[in-house]
Amino acid sequence: MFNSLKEKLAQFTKKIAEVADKKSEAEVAAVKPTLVEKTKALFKGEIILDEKDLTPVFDDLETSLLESDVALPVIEEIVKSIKMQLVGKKIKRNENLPTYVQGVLKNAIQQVLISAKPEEILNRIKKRDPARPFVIMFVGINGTGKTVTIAKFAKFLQDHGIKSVMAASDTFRAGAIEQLEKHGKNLGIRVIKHEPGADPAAVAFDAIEHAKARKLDVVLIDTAGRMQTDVNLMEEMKKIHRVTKPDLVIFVGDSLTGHDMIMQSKEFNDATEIDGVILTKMDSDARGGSALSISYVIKKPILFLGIGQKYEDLIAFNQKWMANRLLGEANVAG
Ligand SMILES: Nc1nc2c(ncn2[C@@H]2O[C@H](COP(=O)(O)OP(=O)(O)OP(=O)(O)O)[C@@H](O)[C@H]2O)c(=O)[nH]1
Ligand SMILES: [Mg+2]
Repeated sequence: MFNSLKEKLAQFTKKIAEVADKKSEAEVAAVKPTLVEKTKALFKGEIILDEKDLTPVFDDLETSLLESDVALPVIEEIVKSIKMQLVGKKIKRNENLPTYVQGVLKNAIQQVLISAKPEEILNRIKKRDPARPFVIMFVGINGTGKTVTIAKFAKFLQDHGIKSVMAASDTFRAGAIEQLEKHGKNLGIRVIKHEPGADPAAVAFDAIEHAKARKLDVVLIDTAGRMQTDVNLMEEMKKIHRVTKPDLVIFVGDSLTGHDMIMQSKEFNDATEIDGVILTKMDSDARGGSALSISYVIKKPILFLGIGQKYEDLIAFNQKWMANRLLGEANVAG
């Protein structure tokens, strides 16, 4: 996972260490032999890296992040944060510099990420008005993994003793209703459906009524994949939102799509405000940039990650996990 970005961050750490080494050698060489005290201080003391020393390394880092699909404002924020932690700071010469730089990078990465604990969602479901089910609407462009993610989410709720019903509100794509029904059957969860081509908002409305009648906790609304540029389908999505007044709108994004996904999430967020994000296909060779960028750009948390096609392949997201993935296993010593 994130191999190229991981490699680039490791390079950054290595380059900083090289700059520091060169600088301290140069400073030692510049000290006049008569100034014994000064030489001593330099050896046991600190090194200060200034902006001039680091500019080429930061330039390389910016290019690397851009190549890994990290969005520009996120790159700026990361670099700003690293500069604040590195430039002009006294670093002890006997300190392990790569470890120090790793820590700086870790902070910078964690700062641009927003997460929300699954327990927060479970608590909101438990504390809702009992007269109404908790309604969750899943949106996103075509093929990102919405339907499979809904099934995984239903399983996650089931594992926590929460009963749900699924609304087959993708009445647009051929085979979409059957696909959701298959998941429903596998999981023992009811799917509310109408005919293909029916009004998706009406399907979702019926699912809410069904949940009320059966005292089910949650309604999970599957919606058709749509490009953010498709005006009619975007209007249809807004209608589902108006009719169902969801407690949570989850944007399902394909982590392999990079910059495009960030742009799409912004457009979806403008159309029906997104409350959180699930990124799918993290088990494939995701470059990591979109995961690093999305929560900063739309100011909404990443809730879960899809890491495979099985129902249990849904894991909670948190900043530490991501930073460790990007840095923890990276070989920085070399
Ligand atoms: N490897 C992997 N595949 C995934 C993951 N999530 C979804 N998929 C696969 O992605 C493909 C599309 O998934 P769907 O759930 O049908 O996607 P969708 O967004 O509902 O698609 P539309 O309804 O056509 O817009 C399927 O083959 C899924 O099995 C994941 O986390 N990892
Ligand atoms: Mg689908």
